[in-house]
Amino acid sequence: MTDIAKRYKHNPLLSPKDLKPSNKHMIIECLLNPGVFEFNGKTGLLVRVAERTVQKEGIVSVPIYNNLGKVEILNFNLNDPKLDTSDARIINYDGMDYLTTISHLRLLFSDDGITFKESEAYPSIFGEGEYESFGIEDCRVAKIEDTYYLTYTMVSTNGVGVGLRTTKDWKNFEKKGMILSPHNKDCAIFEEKINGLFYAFHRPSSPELGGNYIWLAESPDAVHWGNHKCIAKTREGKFDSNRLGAGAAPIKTEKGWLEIYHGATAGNRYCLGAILLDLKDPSKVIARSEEPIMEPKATYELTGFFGEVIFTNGHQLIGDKINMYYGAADEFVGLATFSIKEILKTLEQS
Ligand code: MAN
Repeated sequence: MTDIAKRYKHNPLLSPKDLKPSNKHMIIECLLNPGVFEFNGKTGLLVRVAERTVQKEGIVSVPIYNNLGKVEILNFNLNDPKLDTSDARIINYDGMDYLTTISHLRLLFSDDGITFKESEAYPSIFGEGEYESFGIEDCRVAKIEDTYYLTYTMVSTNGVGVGLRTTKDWKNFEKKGMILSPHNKDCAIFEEKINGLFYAFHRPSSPELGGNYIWLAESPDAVHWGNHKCIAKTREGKFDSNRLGAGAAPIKTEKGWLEIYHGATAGNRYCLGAILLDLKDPSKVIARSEEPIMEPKATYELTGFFGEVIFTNGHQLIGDKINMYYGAADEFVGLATFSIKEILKTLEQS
């Protein structure tokens, strides 16, 4: 048995029915991949809410944000031979891809890490402008000094890139624009500077030569990134054979920086693995999971909007315990706990 995650017995923690759609034209299809942070003594989740427009018979309609940040609806006839609806996440019409859902980020808070509630005082975060016209997704939150750094996926017809917004109070946000250009996602900033520099993982895609690998970069200000180094590649025959990407900010341990990442096969089965990096020079890899530390096995992980998916980009640390929040089957938010020591033990064995 390689799965060492302890799932919360009342999982899933959150389902689409638990929240209200952002407006009357939309229905919530999925809740997924939350960023996690602590604020005013509470646990905060920045949940990705994916909404679909209410569908009419014989027609597929998809939402996009126009330049004014308002939702527009595009309609396609289901019988049109130019339409491809084989992937639940994307439709293709005449060579152009459109997302079937559009995502925004919803703030939820909890006193116990289990019961999460929205508060009117903290409004949702929506995509804005031409680089976020298909929404914003999978936000990592890193707290450095008194500032929260939100790195998230910006989606539009221009491509998929990494956006940064910062906040101190979760009400006022500073938009720093696109910090890593397409195709790039899965960006997690370290919560501590090393030799005065910010560090971050990111995941550019280079399908013809190279692949979907985890990279590390440095920056003087968290906006301008350089000295990019590739630290983890896909491995044939393993759980991360087709694609991999970082989860949340890495955990500082005595043995090194511990990062929980997702790895997927060509069949789109998403598992979690761990990687250990040198404390002083995180471009040096000390160890990496041979087998996943968590794989889809509960019903809510195996079946949903997009089955066989476990994807994380947020956790809270309590001593040796990691409270990991994760997207299950791209539809639900689950909670699982890990022991840091236990993960490190599996890495020693590999
Ligand atoms: C991509 C991302 C995630 C999603 C997985 C699985 O890696 O867009 O948001 O959870 O695919 O579908």
